[in-house]
Amino acid sequence: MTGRKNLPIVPTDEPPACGAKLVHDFTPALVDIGAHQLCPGCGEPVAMRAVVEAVAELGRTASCVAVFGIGCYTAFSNNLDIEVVQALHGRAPSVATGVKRSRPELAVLTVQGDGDMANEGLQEVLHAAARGERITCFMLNNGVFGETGGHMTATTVLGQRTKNTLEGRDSARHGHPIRLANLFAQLDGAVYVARGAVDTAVNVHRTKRMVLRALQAQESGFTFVEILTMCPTGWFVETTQAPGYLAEHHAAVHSMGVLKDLKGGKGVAN
Ligand SMILES: Cc1ncc(C[n+]2csc(CCOP(=O)(O)OP(=O)(O)O)c2C)c(N)n1
Ligand code: SF4
Ligand SMILES: [Mg+2]
Repeated sequence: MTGRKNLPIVPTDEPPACGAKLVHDFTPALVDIGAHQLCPGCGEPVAMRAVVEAVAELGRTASCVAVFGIGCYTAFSNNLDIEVVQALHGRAPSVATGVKRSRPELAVLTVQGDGDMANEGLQEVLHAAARGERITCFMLNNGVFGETGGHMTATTVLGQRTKNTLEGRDSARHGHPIRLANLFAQLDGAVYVARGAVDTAVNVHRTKRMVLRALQAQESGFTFVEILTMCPTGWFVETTQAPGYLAEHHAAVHSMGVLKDLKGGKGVAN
């Protein structure tokens, strides 16, 4: 028998074969239940999920410290079941350096945005990478200062409309975007550098493998994963159009893949 729109009608005169799934069943072990305030269609929760799932899979739940920058993603610092230190703008890699040097047995990671890392604290992360600090830095790259209204950052692609580049980013007036992962890949202290994205299920899967590999390689030196995330609000596009916008505009400039893997780890996506 079929119902409206040809969907099968589920008989209700006997108990279902298995119980209904609850929110808890879909939630990674390290995420505390609770609604976050991020916009519908935002890519940052997906990226954060990949990070916490990787921490759990590596068995580092009780031996991990995350240092957060400031941006929309900072909302997660309160509902993750791992230790979190809040840094000032752009300073997370320096704070993480201190944590790792004083507690070398811990897995230490940073979560920053493109505004926080590439604009407000580029020198911090650049020197941490060059020094080969044994930390893993994640940059959620949406090409805007999302939390403060969608202004241009150092990673904004040419032609992109932002709050202060309404006609689109113009190289003559606003300069060129910085490809951060490409920059780090040139530094001798960096042992693993990759760029992923969360616009499709396949890319989420690849990104998760990059995150795993970066955390695994941390004891060999500086590791970095840039994750392209959707920001429909800051991009002035419909929520449903944001993954396509990411693929067409952002990923065309900030190409995905593993840029450096000195240890040649097994099972790493590229
Ligand atoms: C020293 C300082 N400068 C600026 C701000 C304002 N501010 C807060 S969040 C933010 C945007 C951060 O952008 P990004 O790191 O890209 O994160 P997103 O919101 O896009 O996820 C800015 C500029 C601040 N809080 N402190
Ligand atoms: S402004 Fe952008 S980055 Fe911030 S929560 Fe909304 S969609 Fe996400
Ligand atoms: Mg941003």
